[in-house]
Amino acid sequence: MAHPILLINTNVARPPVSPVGLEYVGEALIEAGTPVQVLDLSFEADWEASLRRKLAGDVALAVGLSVRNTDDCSFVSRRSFLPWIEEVVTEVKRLTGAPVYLGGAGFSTMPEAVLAATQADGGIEGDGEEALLALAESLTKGEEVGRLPNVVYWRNGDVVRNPRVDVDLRYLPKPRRRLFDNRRYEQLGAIVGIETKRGCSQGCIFCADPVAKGKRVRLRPPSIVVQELQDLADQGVSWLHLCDSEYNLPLEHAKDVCRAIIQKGLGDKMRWYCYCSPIPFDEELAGLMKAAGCAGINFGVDSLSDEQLYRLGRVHSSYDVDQLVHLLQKEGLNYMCDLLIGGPGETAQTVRTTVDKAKELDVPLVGIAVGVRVYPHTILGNGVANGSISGGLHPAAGENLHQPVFYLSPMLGNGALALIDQLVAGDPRFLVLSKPAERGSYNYADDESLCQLIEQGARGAYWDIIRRSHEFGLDQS
Ligand code: B12
Repeated sequence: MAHPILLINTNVARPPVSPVGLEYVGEALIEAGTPVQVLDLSFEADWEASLRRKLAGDVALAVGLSVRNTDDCSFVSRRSFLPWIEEVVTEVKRLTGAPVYLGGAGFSTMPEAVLAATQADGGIEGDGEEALLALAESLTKGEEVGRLPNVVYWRNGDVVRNPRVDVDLRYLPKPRRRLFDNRRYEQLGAIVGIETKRGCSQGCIFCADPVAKGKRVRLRPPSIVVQELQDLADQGVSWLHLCDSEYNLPLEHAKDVCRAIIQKGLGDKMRWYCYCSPIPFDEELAGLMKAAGCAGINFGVDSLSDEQLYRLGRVHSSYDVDQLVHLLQKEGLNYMCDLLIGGPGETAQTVRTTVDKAKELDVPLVGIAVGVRVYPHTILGNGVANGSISGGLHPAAGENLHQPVFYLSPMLGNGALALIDQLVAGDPRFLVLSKPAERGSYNYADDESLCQLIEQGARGAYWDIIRRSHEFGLDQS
């Protein structure tokens, strides 16, 4: 019998997030006849013992580890997950001679840095379904990996990236969603993930999604999406989160997916959340989303100062957000808006304009991230790499591989967080991406108070649970 690929979910943060990426990859391998074993560290009390059990006999062809998050992306807590991944890589290597490959959204944002920090043998950048299959076939035949698409590996002490191919989602095998225990995830408060598309063609200067997922938007046929939703519903899953960078881009596809959900009769069986761009968004989409079971939308608004929006590479204006908010209020859709404070050119005045405007519009919940995470190969990251952006980096670039790097406009001086505090002035509609479980924070990575709310029966997107706890106190029943 052929040697299996062992796939390990390393994302153990609580509340949990189901490993949809690893599941898609694993199911593609199985569909092609490659044996797969899985280990979900999220459910293992003793991760080292579970690794020993799984790797006993040392038969794996390769071990694949998911790196969903390199860090929590919070300027305040700056928690890196790479020391943890490094620990798992080291232990796996101690137990087996099989090569260790990494993959996942976090890995794909900065493969070189992650490989250097963890000392894994290699990884898959971007889409994993076809690339890991090709890798498995090469390893079985004992061939070199030097020509395989999306593979990242070490050569003479340097990390080399092979050319990348983004898959056509129309031709991928239909995932059955049976490889990981999605129902158990939901029981622990997770909102199970599903994609309706992949990639983002927007030009936001800071965003890693076009880097990790590709700039070309690739659509999944709505009929396939609803089959997958039906499969999940059959397993007893009823709370979901779409994994698209922006669900409403393109608009017509978002409408078609809603129509397919409604037609399948799933609109009142499931509750789902998603990310959306402020434009395009119209009455028809609002109506369709409601009928299709959408329970809440997180809009990436970033700023309500037009000059700042322009500098961030956004294509919407504060007027567009104004129009959007009125539409959402009229349609009675549940939503929140995310802001990104501290990008290039940000001043105390542009921050004030943004916070004041959010209050004036009466946005029900606003999440504020202060400090912009700098990713290689974004416009911001390229500016740092070529020296056109030098000030404002925290810590100064290149200090420590494990440490996430943030940009904070030098024009805000040292008082950006204090300025936000002062402008928000205790208004409970505002959350800050600070340390998990800090009052008024919406950092979900190991947030104890959020876990408590879930234990008491709260369900839904984590921002929505936090919102309800502010409105109604701890009792959400
Ligand atoms: C949806 C989402 C959420 C939802 C999750 C809901 C859910 N049920 O899925 C919520 C809101 C809960 C959330 C929370 C957080 N998120 Co989030 N999230 C996303 C988003 C939009 C989609 C992730 C996803 O599942 N994609 C779909 C799957 C299919 O893609 P994938 O995992 O990348 O898998 C593919 C490949 O990567 C590869 N692959 C995956 N695993 C493996 C493993 C191996 C071995 C191989 C070979 C290949 C491989 O193959 C897969 C198929 O092609 C991404 C941004 C994005 N567009 O990707 C951010 C993103 C992953 N999140 C991010 C962050 C920071 C967080 C938080 C830490 C924020 C916080 N502080 O609270 C938390 C972490 C929570 C946790 N426990 O993990 C960052 C991570 C950045 C980084 N530096 O690592 C991202 C990239 C957003 C960003 N640009 O900043 N998130």
